[in-house]
Amino acid sequence: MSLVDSATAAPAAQEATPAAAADTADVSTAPPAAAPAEAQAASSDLLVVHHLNDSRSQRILWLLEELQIPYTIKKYQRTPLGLAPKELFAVHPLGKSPAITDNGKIVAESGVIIEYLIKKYGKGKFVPTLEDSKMQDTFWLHWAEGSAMNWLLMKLIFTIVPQKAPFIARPIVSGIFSSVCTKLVDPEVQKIGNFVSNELTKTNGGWLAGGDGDGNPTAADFQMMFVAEAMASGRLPNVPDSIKTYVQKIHERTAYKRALEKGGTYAYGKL
Ligand SMILES: N[C@@H](CCC(=O)N[C@@H](CS)C(=O)NCC(=O)O)C(=O)O
Repeated sequence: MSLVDSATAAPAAQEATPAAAADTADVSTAPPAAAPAEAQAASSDLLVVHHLNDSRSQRILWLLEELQIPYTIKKYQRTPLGLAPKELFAVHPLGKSPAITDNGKIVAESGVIIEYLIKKYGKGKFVPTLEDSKMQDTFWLHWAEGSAMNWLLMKLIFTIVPQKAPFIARPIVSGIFSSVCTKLVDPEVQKIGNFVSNELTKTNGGWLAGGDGDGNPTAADFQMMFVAEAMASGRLPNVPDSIKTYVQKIHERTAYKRALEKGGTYAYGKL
């Protein structure tokens, strides 16, 4: 059975979708509170977010709540090692989250999903109005995953690996990792924080690409949400206040709160 079939006929579809065979996965239908009743009836089963707990796919839930379109969340739980369960590989060969299924079409990679959803369902909202701002919007969409996240992940790995090293080797491993981290990783992470902070001070209305014509966030913000949250999570030193204020601005949005309720445990956001 194709994914189109499986996405249109829950709950029977749960057996038909490869990913739905997951022991760990559960499905929760999440029509946004303010969506028109007829729209909910029309297609909430067609748009499915493959959501790994505590992950970047929280971005997509926030965007969908802002868009106020009907969708379904299919939940996957990380393995004890923190990896995606094998069922996510049945959705997409990379086995990563976020991924979405829209009317049978699989879309992977946060930035692509964000662009796709705004273009298809935004009705002109969440798009900057000025040409320069559109370039800015694209910049953040690429930079978040293409540059910033690499260094933040590197920092995470350099922090975790020494803690996991065998007891006897820990002092040596810690010494090496700490030295490389101090010389190479920390300055890059600091540069990222300073850059984002500096850009935030220049923005109009507090959104990274200046927001849309109605003062709403744009793709830049949906994408950068995770980067800013990771930075403001308290695990990094010297995070500029402007990044914390930016995260607070996002967390205050009703749509963000609804996304949090629907997504389940998320380390970077509390209800
Ligand atoms: N650049 C990708 C990254 C996707 C990614 O690495 N997602 C993580 C969750 S935050 C994941 O699926 N991790 C599980 C794994 O790698 O096994 C995107 O933004 O979509």
